[in-house]
Amino acid sequence: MGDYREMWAGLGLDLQAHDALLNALGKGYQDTFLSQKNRPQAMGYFDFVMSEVHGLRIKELLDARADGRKVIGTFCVFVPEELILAADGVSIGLCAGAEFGFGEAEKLLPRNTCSLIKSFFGFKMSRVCPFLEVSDMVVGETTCDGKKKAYETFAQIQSNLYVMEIPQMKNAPDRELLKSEYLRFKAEIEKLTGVTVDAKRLRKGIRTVNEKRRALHRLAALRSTDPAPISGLDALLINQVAFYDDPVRFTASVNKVCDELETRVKKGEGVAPRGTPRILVSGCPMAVPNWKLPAIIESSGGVIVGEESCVGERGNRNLVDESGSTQKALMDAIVDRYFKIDCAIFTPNPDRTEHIESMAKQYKADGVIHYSLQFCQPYTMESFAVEQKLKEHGIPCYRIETDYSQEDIGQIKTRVATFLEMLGQ
Ligand code: BJ8
Repeated sequence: MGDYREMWAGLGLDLQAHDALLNALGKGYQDTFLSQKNRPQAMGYFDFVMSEVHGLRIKELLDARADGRKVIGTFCVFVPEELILAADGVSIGLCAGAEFGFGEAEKLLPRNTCSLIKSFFGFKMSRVCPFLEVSDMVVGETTCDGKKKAYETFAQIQSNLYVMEIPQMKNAPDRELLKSEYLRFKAEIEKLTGVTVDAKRLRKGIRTVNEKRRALHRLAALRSTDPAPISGLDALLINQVAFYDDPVRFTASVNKVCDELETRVKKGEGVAPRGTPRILVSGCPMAVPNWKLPAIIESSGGVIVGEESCVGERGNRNLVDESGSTQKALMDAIVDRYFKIDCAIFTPNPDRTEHIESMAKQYKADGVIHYSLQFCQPYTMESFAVEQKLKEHGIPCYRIETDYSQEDIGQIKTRVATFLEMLGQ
């Protein structure tokens, strides 16, 4: 990585704390990813992106700003990237996956808050997140109670925070609410960027994001073969990078990985021998560098074949219909696509349990590991319904609740090993 200290200082980062974060991130990446065997060569691009995630990518964002574009940071897959691109903005994911600055975060948040929320507070308060500092607008949303209330406090330390309301049910008035919120967001983005989002711009934004999702669908489909042609860790990494990278460049890079995987599939090659227990991971999103559970599963003799997660198939499934000829029709198509997201904040939420069951079958999973973050009410509560549904279909399910700390690694390893052993019998 080049020397970006001046750039980071200019963004107001605490250079010492930031060095500590990057060192930990670099070591974690080395141990988790670079130690894997038989990785697709095209993963080299993603290794490069990760090595430059706080360097070159931030420079690109600053250059985009210098060219008059606006950077919009988001915390949830309900924020439509299509609208941001249509207004010539750049969309960046802000969720953080490291236990960093939790002591600071707990000055403003109750201790029993999920790690995902504590992490973005910790990053902000420790001044280690260049993405937050480079954002012209940060979008929060009323999803779970934790996030919803945390944003009230976050607004005091992040002055450009905008909060989008998200419905909690799936009835006709809820769709209307989502539509009105997307229209309000569009108006806000237009004001920020000075760009009017017409049908032509909207269609272009939709096509770009659809292409990105098509590439991710292609990757997902390749993982249904046995032996699995790519590790779950590498597939997760690709899904994580989807939130940071330029979408067109990202799409081309995912397709390159897929080309290589297709050759592997034709030759019957994989990252683990046939008969390796195939696991579907379902639950809370895993943001960079939250690789704890997948690393444990794959170093314990399992292979992950799918992620039912917002950093995975829940976040990228379904395309937006591109055929509408008016701005209104295209906006409706966006609403239709996003309204199908089956986040656990919805009640009732039968779509999610059905989707998990169908994913388990599609990817030929031997079992499902349901992952919830400690203190996450929506996913922890719903894990019981998931387990019940899978039981009805004879699919083994194991529930794991954890946080971002490393202290329970030994305990989780033992539990995962027991589950994998049971699947192998
Ligand atoms: S659409 S999953 S990205 S809200 S882990 S903060 S739910 S207490 S992240 Fe999410 Fe949007 Fe839903 Fe997806 Fe709350 Fe749970 Fe914490 Fe969570």
